[in-house]
Amino acid sequence: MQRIDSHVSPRYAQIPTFMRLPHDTEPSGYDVVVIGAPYDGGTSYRPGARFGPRAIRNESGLIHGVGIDRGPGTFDLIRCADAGDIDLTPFNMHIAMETAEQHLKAVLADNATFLMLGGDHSLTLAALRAVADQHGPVAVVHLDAHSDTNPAFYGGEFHHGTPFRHAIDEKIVDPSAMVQIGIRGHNPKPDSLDYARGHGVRIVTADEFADNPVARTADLIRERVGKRPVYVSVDIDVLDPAFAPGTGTPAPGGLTSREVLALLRCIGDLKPVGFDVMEVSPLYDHGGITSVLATEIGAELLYQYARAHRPRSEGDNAP
Ligand SMILES: [Mn+2]
Repeated sequence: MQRIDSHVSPRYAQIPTFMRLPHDTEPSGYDVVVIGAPYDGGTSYRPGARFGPRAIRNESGLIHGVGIDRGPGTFDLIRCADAGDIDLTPFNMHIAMETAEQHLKAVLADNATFLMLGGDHSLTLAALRAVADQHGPVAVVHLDAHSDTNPAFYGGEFHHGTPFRHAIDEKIVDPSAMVQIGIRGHNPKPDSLDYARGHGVRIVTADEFADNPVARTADLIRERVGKRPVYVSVDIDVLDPAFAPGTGTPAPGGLTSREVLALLRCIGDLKPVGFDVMEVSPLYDHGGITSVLATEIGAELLYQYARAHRPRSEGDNAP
């Protein structure tokens, strides 16, 4: 199966898959399987992330050819497919979590890794369980306005503000090799970051990031993660709402598009084993700018996976 050729079919034509990848509902032998997770049963404020995967796919037709600063074309280096969506119940977070975990484990049984398009952030726990089942406890690069290490709220065990707390408790991540970047805004309590910090997670707040160039934060990530298998989770609300208004819990004072895209270029120096881009809520978007950005982040992650798994060469663009 081939990508749709944009020289033959205009980018706004045909049924949209992510970046016009082939649609393969039984993927096998791919480097990265793109998979949608339309679900927002864990959201605490604005709903709508269940519509994220469709919106991202729709806008992703925009991207074609080769990134100007990326050197070779991603899909000349690695094999990718769009496997469609995980069918997740909107009615029960326990069932949804189990469904996502089993589905992602099945993907990893036959393919090297996945890029999950959310969906709310609760599902990152399912992804980490699946990845850790293959690799053991993983390092984590987590871009977000929120640490997502809160306890249960309103009796909901798997809401979107808690996946990394579960992951630390379940020992499926290595907190000493975990970096959270862009944390800011308002938290339920003054000690809301104590849980993460108390377990050795390195938190780079948005204020600290503003004082450090991208390159220094990239160095910090490389130092912390090293060559451990690493999961990369991007909550779109790491970006300032000026760049990404279409999300459930926006937080002013965030990173710019350029900063996030530039920072992600260090991922190719690591050993990435899984990716997600979460929390796009198209209902609150304007002109598709959040979905376009989510697409660009996804494209960058795919390219970085290709960089990580081929010999270094001229033209690599890590910060
Ligand atoms: Mn968040």
